[in-house]
This record gives sequence, structure tokens and C-alpha cells, in this order.
Amino acid sequence: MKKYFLLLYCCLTVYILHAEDGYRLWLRYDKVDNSKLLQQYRNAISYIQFAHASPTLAAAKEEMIDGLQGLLDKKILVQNSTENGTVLVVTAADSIIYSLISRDDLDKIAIDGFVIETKKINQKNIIVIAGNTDIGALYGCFHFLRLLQTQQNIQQLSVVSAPTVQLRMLDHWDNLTRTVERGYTGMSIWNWQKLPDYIDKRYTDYARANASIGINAVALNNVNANATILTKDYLIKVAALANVFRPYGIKIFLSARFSAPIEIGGLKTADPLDAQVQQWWKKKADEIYQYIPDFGGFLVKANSEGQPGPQNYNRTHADGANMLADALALHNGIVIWRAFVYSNETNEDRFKQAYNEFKPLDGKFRNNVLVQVKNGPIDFQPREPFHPLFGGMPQTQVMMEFQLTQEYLGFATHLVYLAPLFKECLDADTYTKGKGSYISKVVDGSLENHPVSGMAAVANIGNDINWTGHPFAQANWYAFGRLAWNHNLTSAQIADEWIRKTFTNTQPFVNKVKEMMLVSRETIVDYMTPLGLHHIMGYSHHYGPAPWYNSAARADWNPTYFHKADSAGIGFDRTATGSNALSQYAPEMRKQFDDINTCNENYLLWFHHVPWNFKMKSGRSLWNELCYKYYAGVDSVRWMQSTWDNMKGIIDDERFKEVKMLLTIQEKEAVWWRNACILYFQTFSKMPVPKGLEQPDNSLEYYESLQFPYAPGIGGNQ
Ligand code: GCW
Repeated sequence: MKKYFLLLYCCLTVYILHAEDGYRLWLRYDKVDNSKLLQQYRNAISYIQFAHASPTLAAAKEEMIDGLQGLLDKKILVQNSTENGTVLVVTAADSIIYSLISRDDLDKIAIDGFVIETKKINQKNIIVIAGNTDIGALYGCFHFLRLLQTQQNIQQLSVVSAPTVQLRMLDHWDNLTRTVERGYTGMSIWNWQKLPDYIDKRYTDYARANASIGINAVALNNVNANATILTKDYLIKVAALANVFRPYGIKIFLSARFSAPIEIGGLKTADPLDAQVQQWWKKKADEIYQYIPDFGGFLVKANSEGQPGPQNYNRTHADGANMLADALALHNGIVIWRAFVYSNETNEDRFKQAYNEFKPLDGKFRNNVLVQVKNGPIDFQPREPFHPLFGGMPQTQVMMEFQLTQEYLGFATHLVYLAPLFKECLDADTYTKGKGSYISKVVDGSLENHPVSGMAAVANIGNDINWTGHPFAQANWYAFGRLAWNHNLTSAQIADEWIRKTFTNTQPFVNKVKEMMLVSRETIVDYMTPLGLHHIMGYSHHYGPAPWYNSAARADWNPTYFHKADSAGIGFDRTATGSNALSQYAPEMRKQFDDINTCNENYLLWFHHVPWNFKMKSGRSLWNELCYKYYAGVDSVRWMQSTWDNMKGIIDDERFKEVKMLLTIQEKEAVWWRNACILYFQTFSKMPVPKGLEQPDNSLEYYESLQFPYAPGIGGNQ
């Protein structure tokens, strides 16, 4: 009987250790299932040696022991001498590095890159992982584990890798109440009530996950900020998190509420040119650095959607940013100032407003300010043209802001792989310095030789067991980190890596699932906002379609403002005959969109009001093409469903079932989007749904009557 219980206990432990609930993300170190490769790895790796000790290298050591022992299913010994089969981790602090790695390579990897090389020392075969810094070495260790997880040949390693962008950052929109603005995966992972004394294991696992993809900065709190985070009680809590993140090379930023001097400082004003206000922020910065010596700086949303800012005092965004920058400069802190601004007092196309506001300020920001610009001019839509501020502010360090949380992309229930969306933007040409002035070059600072560069993404992380709600949403966190490290990677390469690490190396699975991921973004565009439609989702909560909605307090919160459907046609004329937003782009870029007959159809309704019977490149009328796209989107989801069904048995049942159920929701919601949009736009086009396509099975009235008072993602913060 006892024996029986022991066996049961063992089985249970194995099960619990390997429960595929998604918690481990892509950091799964299960035994390599390819016996030939396993043998190769076992022969090559028996020991690890660290040339010196530090908290960061201790983290690296723990990861390596854990990872290698899991993957190789053998004991890995930590050694001080170099034996055959040693993985030697060195940094510039160890003089031996210069006999192992060329100066040239060490120059190339700069501060946080790494080299991995197979070497022979005294007739011993070893693998060297080298960084100039401890962090570089840690990144190298994670990369080495990635090679094994993705089953690469490691016989003659020669890897030199360095990040293209300096600040690789996650912005959490987490409130102190633990609700998450636009969060669809539980509550915030920051347990403010238990901090600083209780350190949740999740904090370390979060840091590991970020470090494994090179993310080195996080803003902990919502940009719709609560000033309380800057009070002593909270700074102590923040410091406890900083202590966990430090060994993993992650700096903390805080979203600063511009009116904090009034709210928590007792001042009468927050005017950035007021001496007392300036003094208050200086003292606040000094205090923060006492608790968090490597504090990154402030992220600020000002004069946007009701947030306070310098314009409350008739000052400019530059006045506000520079005042904070001066307070942080002594400590090498940075201000990340957001350019997401628009006002309903300005009678101007919302598309144009941020550019109009910021362009005149070009060159007026301090060296330690980055202006953070969303990838598109409106708001993280399934497809947007790039924001004209990229390339539009050559004398300013402009930083990218992407969104991982799927505010406009089906929340955390739709499978959509975002690397193609990110790449589409990064690879776009601004033409500001001639052909080849890619956004990636604006963002990595190389186009204008800016010293500081950054890429941020709004996090999609919450306290759901698998962190991101949808198992495939993990891929977006992963892809963002990988692209911030190296924007030359392709979406397919990143998907390939992620699938292998997260699910399996089984080739048919990798191939099919990769195919699914790669079409998923175009699929969602098709069933939500094809041909350049944008911002036609439900009011406020943004859940589901509501192209009919027209009662928001501001005109530019209404879908009708954006699609402008009428009996003549549909779309927003942003050419010279309309709002002329196109004038904000370089002439070469403008040319691609100016002419309704040659405009890339993916962006057609972004820039033109198009007659319903306009002849599209396919030969179809615009109306028929619109229908065709909506239907193709739904069909593609159905294809994803059957593709996934064929994967049964190749991976664990848990995640297989989860994804299957989520795809069912996605299919339902895709049909909802399609039917609601088609029925509504049909009231203007007065044209039938083309023959052969299934007819909507509900009425427009039905779709218009749907209410979602408890849709997730809009928790208060004050
Ligand atoms: O996308 C919109 C969201 C707001 C968000 C805002 C922003 C944090 O609907 O919830 O607020 O953008 O980016 O500031």
C-alpha cells in the first residue's frame, strides 16, 4: 500500500512539475527528444564554469544548471578548472577573455551583446559564452539554452549578437488597485499590498522571461497615472521589485502623474516653469534614487485624454519633459514623453494632431528625453499606416510604442501573432533622408546618430496562470523582445523559435502552426477592418464591432467619424481634397497613397472616400471586395480551427484544448464582426451580399442591441 502511494506521489510530482499550464512560457527545459542531438549535447556539455561571481552570474548559473540538467537529463557540475565539455562563462572583468575572444568581436557586442564560440584550450573542447558585462553573459546563456531548446547543431558555434536598440521596454498599464487598463488576463502581477515583504516567485520568473529575450526596462504602472506610486510607501515597494529585477538587467521606470506636486506635494501648481515645482521634482528624483539607485526614469502621458500636463499652464510638451529631464539628469535618468495627444477642441483630423503638436518642438527636447510614438497615428488598430512623426522629428530621439495587449485585436481570446504587424511598421520607409530611411533606423537611432534609442510595448501580462490569457499571446511578448533586440529577424524565424521552445520541435507541428501564426494578423484585419477601415469597434470597452456608434462625447471617439460611410461610398479622405493628412509624410511616401487608383488597397479607406462601385484591382466593386474580405477572414479562422484540430496528440492535451476552445470563440466573434459590419455598411451601399456567400443569420438590429456592461479592461485608477 505504502509503495502504491509512493508511486502515486512520484507520478503526481512529475505531473505537477510538467503541468503544461503555460506558466513556464518559452522557458521549458524538458529532455531533448531527438536522440542523436541529445547525444551530441551530452558529449559537448558536462560542466559549467563561471570565471567570476556576481548576482547576475548567479542568476545565469541557476538558469544554466536548471536548463542544461533538464534538457540533457544529466547532472551538470559547476567546476573551477576547465575540463573537456566545459561551458565557460566569461566577461571583460576576467582577463582570460582576451585570449579567447577577438577584440573585434568584443567591440561588436558593445555593452550587452555576447559571443558564443566553440574552442580548444589545452586540448580540451569547450564552449565559451562571453560578454563585456555580466548582463551580456547572462543574455549569452539564455541564447545558448535557446540553441538547445530549438535543437540546433552546436558542434562549431560562432555566434556574435548585440542589440540594435538600447531600451527594450515593457509598459504595464497596471493600476494600484491591481486592475489593468486594457488588460484581459486577470489582475496585475504586482501585489502592492504584500510588497515589499512578500516577494512572489512570479517576479523572478517575469524577470527571467524578460531577460531571456533581452528586455531591459519596465514601466510598472499605468500611464493614466496615480501620483501615489511616487510616495515613500510605494517607492519602498517599487525598490523591492527593483532588487528582484536588478540581477536580470531590468531597470524600473514609473509613470509619473504631471500634477503630482499638487496631489502629493501640497503645492498649488504643477507649472513646469515654476521654481518650486522644479525643486519638488528634483527632490523627488533624489528620493527615488535613494531607494532605487538604478532607477530608469519617468514615463509620462500628459495633456492627453484628460491627463494633466504642461498645457494646463500654457507651457509646451517640451517645457514639461525638460523640467522632468533636468530633475533626473544628475542621476542619468531618462524621461519618456508620450506623443499620443489629440484634442476635441482642435477642429482637425485626429490623425494629424500629434504631428502638428510635436513637429514644431523638434530639437527642443533635452538629451535625456525620448518621445514615445505609437506605431500608427490613431491607436493600435489592426492595420495602420506608420505615424508621420517617425522621420518627422529628425532632431529628436523618437521611440517606438507598440501594443501587445490586444485592445483592438480581439482581447486575449483571438489568436493573432503580431510580429508581422511590428515588422510592417519597422520595415516601412519614411524617405526622410532618401530611400532606405526605414523606421527601424529612426528607432534604433542610426538614421540621425542619436545616442539613446528605444522600443516599448504595452504589456499583455496579468496574473492568469499562463501570464497572457491566450497561449499564443505569449508569442507576442516573445516576438517583441526578439525584435527589439534585432529588428532584422523575420516574423517566421521568431515564430519558429517560439513554437519549438513553447510547444515542440516536431516538424509537422512547427510547419503548420507557423503557417497559422503567419496568416493570423491578416486574418484579423480581414474580419475586423479590411481595406483600411479603422476604429469601428464598440465604444469605450472596445469589444466587438459597432460601426454604427455615434453618441460619444467626442466626435473622434465615434466609429462614424472614421469610416464616413454614406450613400456615395466609404472611407476618410485624407488627401489634399480632404484633411490632407498625407501632407505630413515625405513626398515619396505620399505618392504611394495619394492616387485612389494606385493606392495600396490595404490602406485605401485610410486615405480615400471610395465609391461603392469603385473598381478594385481584383476587378470586383469596392462593395463586393469588402464583403469578400470579411468572408475570407472568417474562412481563415475556420482554416485555423481545422489546422489546429489536426495537431491533436502532438502536444499536451491541456494547451491543445485551451487553444481549441479559444478558436471557437474567435470563430464566433469573427462571424459577429463580419455580419455586423456587412449589415451596417449595406444600409449605405444598398447592394446585396454576393451570391455564394453565406447570408448573415441575424439582423442589424440584433447586433446593435448587444450590450457589454462588464467587458474587461477598463478599471479605474484614482
Ligand atoms: O488606446 C487608448 C486606450 C486607453 C489608453 C490610451 C493611451 C492608457 O483606449 O485606455 O490609456 O490609448 O495610450 O494612453
